[in-house]
Amino acid sequence: MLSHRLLLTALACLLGIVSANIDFGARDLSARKCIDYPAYPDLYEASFAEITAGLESGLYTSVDLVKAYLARIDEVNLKGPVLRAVIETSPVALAEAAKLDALRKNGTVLGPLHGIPIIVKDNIDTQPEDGMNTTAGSYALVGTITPGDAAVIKGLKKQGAIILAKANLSQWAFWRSSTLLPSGWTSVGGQCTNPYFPFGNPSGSSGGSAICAAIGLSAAALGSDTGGSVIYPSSYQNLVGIRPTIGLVSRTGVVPISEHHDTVGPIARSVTDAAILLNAIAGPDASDNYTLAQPSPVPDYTAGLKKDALKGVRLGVPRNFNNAGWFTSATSTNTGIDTVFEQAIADLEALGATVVEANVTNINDILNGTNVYYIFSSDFRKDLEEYLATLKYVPSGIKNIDDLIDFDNAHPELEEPLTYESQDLFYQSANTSIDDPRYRQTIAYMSLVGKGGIDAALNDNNVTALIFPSPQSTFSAVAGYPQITVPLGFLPPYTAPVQVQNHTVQTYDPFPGLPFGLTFAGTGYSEATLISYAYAFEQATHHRLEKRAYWEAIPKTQIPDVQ
Ligand SMILES: *[C@@H]1O[C@H](CO)[C@@H](O)[C@H](O)[C@H]1NC(C)=O
Ligand SMILES: *[C@@H]1O[C@H](CO)[C@@H](O)[C@H](O)[C@H]1NC(C)=O
Ligand SMILES: *[C@@H]1O[C@H](CO)[C@@H](O)[C@H](O)[C@H]1NC(C)=O
Ligand SMILES: *[C@@H]1O[C@H](CO)[C@@H](O)[C@H](O)[C@H]1NC(C)=O
Ligand SMILES: *[C@@H]1O[C@H](CO)[C@@H](O)[C@H](O)[C@H]1NC(C)=O
Ligand SMILES: *[C@@H]1O[C@H](CO)[C@@H](O)[C@H](O)[C@H]1NC(C)=O
Ligand SMILES: *[C@@H]1O[C@H](CO)[C@@H](O)[C@H](O)[C@H]1NC(C)=O
Ligand SMILES: *[C@@H]1O[C@H](CO)[C@@H](O)[C@H](O)[C@H]1NC(C)=O
Ligand SMILES: CC(=O)N[C@H]1CO[C@H](CO)[C@@H](O)[C@@H]1O
Repeated sequence: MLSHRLLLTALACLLGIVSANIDFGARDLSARKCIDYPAYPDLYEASFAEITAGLESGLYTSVDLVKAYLARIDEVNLKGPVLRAVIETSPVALAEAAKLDALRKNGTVLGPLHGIPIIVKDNIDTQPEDGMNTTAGSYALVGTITPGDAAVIKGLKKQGAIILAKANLSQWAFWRSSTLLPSGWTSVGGQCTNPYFPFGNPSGSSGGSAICAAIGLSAAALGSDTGGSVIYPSSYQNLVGIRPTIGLVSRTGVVPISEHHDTVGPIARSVTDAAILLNAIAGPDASDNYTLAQPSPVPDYTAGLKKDALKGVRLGVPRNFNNAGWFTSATSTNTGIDTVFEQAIADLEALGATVVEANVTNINDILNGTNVYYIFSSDFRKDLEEYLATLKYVPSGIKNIDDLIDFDNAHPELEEPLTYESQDLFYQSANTSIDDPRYRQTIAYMSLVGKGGIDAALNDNNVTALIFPSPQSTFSAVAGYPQITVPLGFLPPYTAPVQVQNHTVQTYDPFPGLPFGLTFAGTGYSEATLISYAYAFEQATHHRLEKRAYWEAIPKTQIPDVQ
């Protein structure tokens, strides 16, 4: 049994309260240290600003930071709780950190991300010089040579960020089988799991990125979102996530599903950090012509970070979403989400907002899976082929969806292990053609239904954003419209863990203490507004700080341990 004192220390660590000079006694708890390092940020929670303060004062360097984060990854990725959040770490991150340290010493600071380690989803291209694969979690892409950094990576590096690692995900961003394969599983990285419950579903598809941000394996992360892949894992991991408007962020160099719906978004512990990341990745890119139609100039997404941003604002609650199952995975349990959400409404009102009902009356048409999946299927066939053609070398030799299906079937030991055989969505994609008149018709219809439905709910009720418990992201994704989710609450401890499907590695969803968020959804290019609302709510409530990951999933290494 742990001594009283150790128990107190453990509790203090869990709560993020650090206490001095702990004697761990004879027990071997070297891997469980939690020592007071005054002035050093706790990497579990540290913000960009806190990390930067220590870099500026010379308390530590970016090299120290990279060493500390790598040690934290090592503690939990394949050891301890085996979270499998990271597929590959960067062999050049330390050298990059040293370069950025030298620049800082010389008085050059590239931007607010200078010398800060960020982890990105493994479907985002990194240049060959960085020595990492871009696999989307599939052996069909292991060893490919990309043409260079994805546009979003260039954006991060321009601000001085260090790309620390590539994060695990749901394979092919959950476009292989979303009903028969579990979220967070890839053949290359295995099953990643939620740090809030052993073998909890991380949700996806950007699950690895969210795990990394949730427990401080990096300062923050990037995910990609087609039908909810940033909002879901951000919500499930007690984080802030932004799904930007289609056309705001370039998809150049991102393994695609659908050009009509794919986007890349920030996953961070605070609204401020998410806004800083969005600043780094937003903007036009000639190689992705969807981004050429965006309003100019690109806003500074940190400009509206004001605690009184909700004063005089009208917000709408689409109550009829209850019929569409706004928290589908937990509907069978007595979740208490409704009560927490009603409290959030009261909090928003106390901050000066007026909250009214604003039903999205055609929600069932928006969420009609037949149409959405048809667009995803058709686009995937075309967009995958175009992506593969950009690569300088593909060892598997795949050129299109048919080759990919054949590769998987020819390598069942790699791609189709027991209980992970399905590739039904690939087969669905293989049967589509963008020359089918139904393709253009469905895109036009869904754009009208999606944008029209959300804009009507906003305009008819004179509200600037819709609010509801996260995750319920698909309806915004269908419209190509933005969402931001911010931590709100946790399922009660008595929630019964429910097994997800039947797989070799079992995951659970829901589970006790599963985090959930509050979403703000708006019209196209309303990110700056949504971010300001989320900030005001976050600053008034700080729900993220109410609960930490389970003990084993909290990495113990801090910066002084590597200095
Ligand atoms: C530092 O700045 C000086 C003067 O601008 C330059 O000559 C030198 O190469 C710089 N050193 C590094 C490491 O960037
Ligand atoms: C890519 O993955 C393979 C297999 O895991 C590994 O051998 C290789 O070092 C990785 N990196 C690169 C740049 O190919
Ligand atoms: C982008 O370019 C393609 C090919 O030139 C064209 O078909 C498409 O309409 C353009 N899309 C936008 C949004 O400009
Ligand atoms: C909105 O939806 C809720 C829940 O379905 C329903 O009770 C309410 O009457 C609807 N409001 C309007 C104006 O239709
Ligand atoms: C979904 O859309 C398809 C194709 O437009 C249509 O045939 C089907 O009836 C719709 N389903 C529902 C439940 O509305
Ligand atoms: C088309 O779909 C059918 C039924 O799912 C499947 O048997 C067939 O293999 C698919 N075609 C291709 C080219 O994959
Ligand atoms: C809409 O709401 C704003 C306050 O956010 C108010 O000033 C304005 O008068 C309202 N417009 C209508 C048409 O009700
Ligand atoms: C789970 O899958 C395994 C392997 O396919 C199978 O042997 C077992 O019967 C399944 N169990 C349930 C409860 O479906
Ligand atoms: C960085 C890291 O730990 N990567 C691991 C991810 O998971 C695969 C599969 O277990 C390992 O082979 C990698 O080493």
